[in-house]
Amino acid sequence: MSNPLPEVTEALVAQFRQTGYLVLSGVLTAPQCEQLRRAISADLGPLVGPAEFEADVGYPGAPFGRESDGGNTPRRLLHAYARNEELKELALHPVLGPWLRALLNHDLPMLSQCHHNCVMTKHPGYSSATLWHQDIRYWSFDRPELISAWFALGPEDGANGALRVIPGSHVEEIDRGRLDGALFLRPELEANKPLIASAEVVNLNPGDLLLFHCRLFHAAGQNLSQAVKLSPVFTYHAQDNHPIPGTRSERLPGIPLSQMQ
Ligand SMILES: O=C(O)CCC(=O)C(=O)O
Repeated sequence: MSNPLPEVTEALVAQFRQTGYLVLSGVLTAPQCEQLRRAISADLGPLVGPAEFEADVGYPGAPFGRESDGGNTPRRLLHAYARNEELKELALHPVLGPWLRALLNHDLPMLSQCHHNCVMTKHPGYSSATLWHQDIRYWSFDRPELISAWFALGPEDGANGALRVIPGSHVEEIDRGRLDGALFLRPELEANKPLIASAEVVNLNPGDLLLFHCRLFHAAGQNLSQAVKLSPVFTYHAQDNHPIPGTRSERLPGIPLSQMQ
């Protein structure tokens, strides 16, 4: 049994346009969350690659190297769409078509297999914090108009490293000088302080779906709880918003969400 799908309304579309994100509650049932957790856990022990490791990114709190304590902690299971049927179905979940068509203002949304397309696996003990950034910073498309879908399979809150967002930051023009060498917001700058002070934690319940714009500044803390946090994340764009030839964004073909989805 699935839950009734949250209906697209003008008010919620307007809210997304203003804030850059939206939470749709109870998209997945408890048994669906459990089935996904089981399928994902099977790829965690023993680890089925490809995976990104905490030690690889070197973010605050990450283990120093693959050889150090916690060095083999995965940060993301990559290529989620092609991993198993459960994740493939999730990437094409029927809630996504109507919402993405409305938010992208286009009849044919496409799943990008090149960006996110992963399960975030935030482990207690060895997870890192992610600083303030816009996902579009390393992506290359005709237009900076992509939307990511972040599914919560368990509770997500400040204690286990839930996402924090800066509402409305997807429409802010940020001078290059306000970002560091890796394009994270520089928190020490006076110009950035009000923006960061306006951040909100996106608390999610199991089965909730967070949709967020690729220009929305977001960050996340470490997982200070006792349980691993598993969050499948997929990214979509309109079919006429093409990846730039020769870039990482066009390495794998997009998957259309047909009218049936
Ligand atoms: O869960 C986190 O640490 C944040 C992940 C994130 O912001 C990203 O992958 O873009």
